[in-house]
Amino acid sequence: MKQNPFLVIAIALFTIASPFTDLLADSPNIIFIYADDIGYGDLTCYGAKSVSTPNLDRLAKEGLRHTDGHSASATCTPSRYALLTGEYAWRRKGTGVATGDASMIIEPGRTTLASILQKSDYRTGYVGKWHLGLGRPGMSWNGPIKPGPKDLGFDEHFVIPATGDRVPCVYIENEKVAGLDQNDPIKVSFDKPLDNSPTGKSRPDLLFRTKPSHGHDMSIVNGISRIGYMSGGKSALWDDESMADVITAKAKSFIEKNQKRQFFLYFSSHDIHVPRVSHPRFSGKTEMGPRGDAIVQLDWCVGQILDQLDQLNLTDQSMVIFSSDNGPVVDDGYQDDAVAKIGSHRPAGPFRGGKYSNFEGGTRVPLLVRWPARIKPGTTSEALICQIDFPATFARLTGQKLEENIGPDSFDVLDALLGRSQHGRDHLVEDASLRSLRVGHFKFIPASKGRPFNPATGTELGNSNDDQLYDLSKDPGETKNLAKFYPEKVAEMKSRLLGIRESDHSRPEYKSATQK
Ligand code: NG6
Ligand code: CA
Repeated sequence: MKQNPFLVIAIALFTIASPFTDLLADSPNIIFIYADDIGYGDLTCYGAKSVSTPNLDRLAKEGLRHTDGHSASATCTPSRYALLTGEYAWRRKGTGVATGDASMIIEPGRTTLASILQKSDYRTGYVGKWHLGLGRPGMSWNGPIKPGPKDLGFDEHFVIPATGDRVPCVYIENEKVAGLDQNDPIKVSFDKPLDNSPTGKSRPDLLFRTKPSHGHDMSIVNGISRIGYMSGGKSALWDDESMADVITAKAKSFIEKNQKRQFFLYFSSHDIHVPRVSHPRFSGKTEMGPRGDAIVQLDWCVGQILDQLDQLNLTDQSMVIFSSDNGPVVDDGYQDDAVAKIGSHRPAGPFRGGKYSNFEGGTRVPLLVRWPARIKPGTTSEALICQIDFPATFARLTGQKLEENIGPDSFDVLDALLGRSQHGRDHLVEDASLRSLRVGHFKFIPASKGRPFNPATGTELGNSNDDQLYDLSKDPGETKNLAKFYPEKVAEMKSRLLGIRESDHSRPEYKSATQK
């Protein structure tokens, strides 16, 4: 039988292109909701019983719940650095938890997740906690605040510069302090007091909202003492209780404005980071005190976004991703009853450790993905995925090839992210005080001299004088060290980890600029 050559070519082209075309036909809006310090076990859909998170549970019910999703680090700044650049933060100096007056830690103009999406004509917006530094050394907070998110691919921004517990306590909107009175200039210092104003240390009696348990005893803003000193800027100071409302309204207005075109919204909540001072309408919603209230507040914010997508008829064509920047911590420096009221709640779920820890609880976080047009509702996946994979993954989603000198540690895990494959990465360097290695369900933590436990935060840090090897498929809680029984496995993982650390990349196709 003679075949029609046009038909053969058409079928061949379709077959070659099909893994992309079905996605490319309608690249979705992308709404990434990034929680702060939320643990694997903090949501009802991941097993929490002492708090109810109906809106996050809705994401799980209508989408895919990942059980091996990771932040790139066990603290905020390095996780966020890696998520935007696709490079492990430990490869670069100056990527640890940033002070409130840090200069921007990513070089302006560098290709990021956001600039990749901009290239595909997405309108990109950043709302909420930034914590990657702003400006250059010596920058004044009273003039233009740049470089900043605009120089990293975000068309617009409204940000909390660092954290709620660090000064300056003001929002930055498109390179300016929002609501600043130029006659009351802002000064910020992380070395020494700027004047004789009372501090948390000198006048604890002035702390009417929450008191520190450790650290956090410098400038007092809104009855809360913080890390660092600031003066001036009275008209621009944020109000902690309405922070979630303010940033949620900004996120919604970004969606509303861009409803007729493709957009990427990076909505970075401050919940449930300290100080946990939620709006009073959430107080007492759980038995767990302010930490529980903050989880309920976070869930409310998520609900606001989901409702708006429904109202604007955007639900089907939007991908909503929810995750956290590191694992959970109970006492992170304020006396907010979190320890006393934790009860039977296990913030890290079945995992050991939490924020700051080398154990799994440091980086294993909730990862929910909903995209009704493409993802089967109510599904789960055990694929190993890290937020560092977002640049390569979203490049692929938008039909782009990640350039060879971009994203040295970013893997395309699109099929796993959407539940089309159960295979994500084959390995991951987990980053806390040490670098540990996951290969499949094995986890290797190298021997160290670090202390095993931090009594201030109550965190098991996962340090030991001995090498540690765990089989997470049988022992997710990392209780049985198998290192002695499998010396070859330990040697193999140690040498693989060393190889990744000594190289400047782990993505095989990557070539650094100098290699080209
Ligand atoms: C720590 C702070 C902690 C928190 C953390 C950063 C003290 C004693 N502890 O240094 O409260 O701010 O830094 O958290 O100051 S993160 O989620 O932004 O990484
Ligand atoms: Ca955090």
